[in-house]
Amino acid sequence: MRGVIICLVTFLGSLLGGRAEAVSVSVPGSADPWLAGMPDGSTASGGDVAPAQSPVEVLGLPIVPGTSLRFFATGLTAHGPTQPLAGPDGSSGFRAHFAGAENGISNTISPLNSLQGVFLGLMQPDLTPAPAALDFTNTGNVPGDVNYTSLSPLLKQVFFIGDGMTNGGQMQQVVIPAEATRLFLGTKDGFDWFNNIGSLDVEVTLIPEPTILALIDIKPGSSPNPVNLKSKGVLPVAIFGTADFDVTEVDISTLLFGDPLLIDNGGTAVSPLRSALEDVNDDGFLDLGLKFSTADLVENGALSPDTIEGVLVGLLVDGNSIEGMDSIRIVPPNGSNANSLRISAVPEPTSSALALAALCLAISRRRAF
Ligand SMILES: [Ca+2]
Ligand SMILES: [Ca+2]
Ligand SMILES: [Ca+2]
Repeated sequence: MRGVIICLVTFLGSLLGGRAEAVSVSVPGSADPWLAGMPDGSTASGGDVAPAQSPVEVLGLPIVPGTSLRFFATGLTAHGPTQPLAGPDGSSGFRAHFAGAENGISNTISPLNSLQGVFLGLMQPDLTPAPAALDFTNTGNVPGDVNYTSLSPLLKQVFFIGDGMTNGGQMQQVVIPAEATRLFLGTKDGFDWFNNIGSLDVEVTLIPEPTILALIDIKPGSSPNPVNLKSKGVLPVAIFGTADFDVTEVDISTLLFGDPLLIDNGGTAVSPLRSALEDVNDDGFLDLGLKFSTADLVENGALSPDTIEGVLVGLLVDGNSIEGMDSIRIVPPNGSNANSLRISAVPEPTSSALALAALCLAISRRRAF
């Protein structure tokens, strides 16, 4: 069972990995967060002027409030031409912005030279008051300080990013605040970014929406889902609609089915031959009935005599991913007689499969962060 869990996680990871959106941004040491969103000629932090010392806007990634980003930064900067270079986590000294809040953008206390971010909405930031400062010292107001696992900064509130990982190597995540439409990246200094040197390379990745668990039933109406690999026919699989899940939102062209263990070891998941909207289980909610070619599944290595479970994955038309699992019993059994098969315990198809899938998701999410 352990092997199945691990492989399913990898399988899901590869499916979701194809959807992960990421962009790379180069951030010069001279990028001053307190010029974010300010028009050319604006000033900040002593001698800094837009656009020469403006921070870098992250373009090409949807900035959607409530979704999360993670960062991976490398490179070296220094807060003056003769100062020692430091990586994206900065040097040991913490520093405030000497001018405090400026241009409607909050102060912050964070390591000198470290990578910083600030979210803005559509409006120029100096038209509304600045929010409170985040203090990333270990006696400050950020749980976990520079080693936070998840941070929810406010609009116009400058926040520490660093290299994007905790000191223990865990990926950190930042939740995009309400009303945010833009993200700017800069470095940390007290004043005068104009004489800073070096640059940071930053990869910004959108964390995919969690997968929606779908209730599926392999061979609806029969349990525990016997499958004869020599069958020349079809394997029916139903996705059940519920009050919370409308099967008409499934993008049928993205659906793939197979044994997660085999798929992870070189097998190829298979698309359905055909589909039909029907109420398979007579509960009043429309279901999606799918038919897979058993021969296709065997030829593609998506089912084998050792298969005990099948997973169905795919996307909704809105881009969210769905996943459902159910048990499979291969008949005739592989190397055992019919009698021993009849008395062997077979897991409850739906509840145990869902529990397993939930566990897999928990693991994959932890890995993703
Ligand atoms: Ca770090
Ligand atoms: Ca400087
Ligand atoms: Ca139904």
